[in-house]
Amino acid sequence: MADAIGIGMVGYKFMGKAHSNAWRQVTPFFEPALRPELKVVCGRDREKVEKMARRWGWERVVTDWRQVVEAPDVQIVDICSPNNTHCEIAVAALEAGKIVSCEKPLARDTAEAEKMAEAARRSGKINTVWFNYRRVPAIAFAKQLIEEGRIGRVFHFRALYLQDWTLDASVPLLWRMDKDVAGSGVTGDLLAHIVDISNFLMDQSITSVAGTSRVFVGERERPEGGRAKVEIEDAAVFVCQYSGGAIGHFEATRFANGRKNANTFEINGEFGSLYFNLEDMSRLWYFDSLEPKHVQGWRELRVWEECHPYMKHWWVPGCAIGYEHTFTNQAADLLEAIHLGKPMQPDFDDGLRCQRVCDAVLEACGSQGWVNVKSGEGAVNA
Ligand code: SOE
Repeated sequence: MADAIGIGMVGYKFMGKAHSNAWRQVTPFFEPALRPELKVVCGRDREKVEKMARRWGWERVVTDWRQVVEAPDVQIVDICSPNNTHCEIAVAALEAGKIVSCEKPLARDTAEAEKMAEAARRSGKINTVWFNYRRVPAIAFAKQLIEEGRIGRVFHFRALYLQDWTLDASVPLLWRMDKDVAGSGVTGDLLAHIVDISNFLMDQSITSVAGTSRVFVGERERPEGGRAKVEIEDAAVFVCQYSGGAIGHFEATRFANGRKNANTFEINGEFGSLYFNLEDMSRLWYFDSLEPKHVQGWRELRVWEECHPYMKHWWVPGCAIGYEHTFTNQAADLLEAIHLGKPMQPDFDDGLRCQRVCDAVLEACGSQGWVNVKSGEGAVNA
């Protein structure tokens, strides 16, 4: 029988659901050496958290996150509350000797991310950021193909993250649009994901950026009533230079009418290219220019065989997996890292590295010029 490990979760809405599901599914599907127990969930509205706890099987409910951090039966503090809470909770949890898993983006800005990464290094505790798309089997498989040298030297990384849910001006100013709470708009929410994918796949770092952003709806209703100015960006695009000579371009928007969660990238290298779209996540497109010319073409790889990353834990080929499985895959990797005492990626240093790019993008969008990405401790500038 696997040893138990207690989970305490702060936050209980969209991401709370995604994480709860992962903690519940990971044991039957992965049979990890450590068995997560859903000890305590925290939220400010007791009635709502109690309802959530009953639904997802949490043992008890608290309304102050400090009770999670201090709980003796909690070994992993899992943060899925809004961005403005990440820094304080994560630092306190690390100081209390807990393992910390934090939703993305790691923080609202680089200053907070630096504090968190430093606290993580000081604590020596395993820590991770839920950049869950690294655990999409097709994306993990893309990394494998790149590491096998199949596309060779990379010239271009091109990524889009397109949604359309704020296009309607009557959508209220929810926390993801509130600068004080979120820190930024699509930059922290969506660009952060594709920047992290670049950090994961590319053996080169983003060193400088230039970009532009827009607010398309300047004022919205606050959920609690009253109109407020929108201070975050609805859309942002940037171009960048990489440490190894590649160039990239990135776009994120919540105004791409018809696009719901179109998180795509294309990488072009000297021997071939790769293309991926999250809305069709079992497929990875591969162009191999080393094949004889007369049979060259974009090949559609169905990433659902046992030999593909994570897939031996799920269904037989053809029974595809979805969004929620990426969280379960990450939970499995985290439990394995804890069991083996090995570092887990992405960790807070990876979160910081991503945050530095995001902050450079925001600065570049404001200045209309090129901005260098800050380097420093935690930065991996290949
Ligand atoms: C935004 O709409 C959002 O919910 C992000 O916050 C998540 O990180 C992303 O995975 C799905 O879209």
